[in-house]
Amino acid sequence: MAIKFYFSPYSSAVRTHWALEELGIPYEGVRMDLKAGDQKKPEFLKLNPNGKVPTLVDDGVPYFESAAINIYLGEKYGVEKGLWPKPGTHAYGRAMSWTVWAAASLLNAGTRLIYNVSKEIPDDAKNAVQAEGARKDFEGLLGLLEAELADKPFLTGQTFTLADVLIAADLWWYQMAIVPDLSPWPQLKAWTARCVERPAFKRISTPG
Ligand SMILES: N[C@@H](CCC(=O)N[C@@H](CS)C(=O)NCC(=O)O)C(=O)O
Repeated sequence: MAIKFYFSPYSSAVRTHWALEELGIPYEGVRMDLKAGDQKKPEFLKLNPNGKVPTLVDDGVPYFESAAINIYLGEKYGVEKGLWPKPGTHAYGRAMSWTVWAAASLLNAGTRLIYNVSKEIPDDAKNAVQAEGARKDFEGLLGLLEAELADKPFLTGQTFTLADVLIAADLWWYQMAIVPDLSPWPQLKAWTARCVERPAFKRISTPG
């Protein structure tokens, strides 16, 4: 098998797991026990020195960072299937913009918000002012997505691509963690529902 995929459910690996299922390419999944520290074992650190999932090995070459892995997979396996725009086109540039935006901007605000409001974080480690600022930033970014989706069903146009995967995977998780109600962003709410209804996502998001 050419592709080996190291993952853990309900983690950043969902982004890549979903992409692999959409692409319909064969891969061997290796479920990691993060609590047991599988990701810090020396043999795994040789594949991903960050000691994190997702990690993907294609033809013996290891890759890390979910956005980079998804772009790589999209370019290599997704163009002919209509799941990633052809490199060099404007659609490709737009898909890249949203993919990098998800990894850099949305994730930054979302992470700051989680660390300041999550029940998993001890109260004395949280800061109300930081939480307020992070929520303002995060909701502002959701507003950008809302505007982008006003005139089209998917981020890069009329068809679903891996650009939708990266952000919808995060929105699915954020809904469980910090924004249970997406009603203030009706386009975004409808788009998230459209994306997570896809059979590929259902296959990987069902607990087990
Ligand atoms: N920016 C990275 C984030 C990867 C990441 O933080 N993975 C977490 C799970 S959500 C992990 O493996 N944590 C284990 C650890 O840090 O020990 C990506 O998008 O791939």
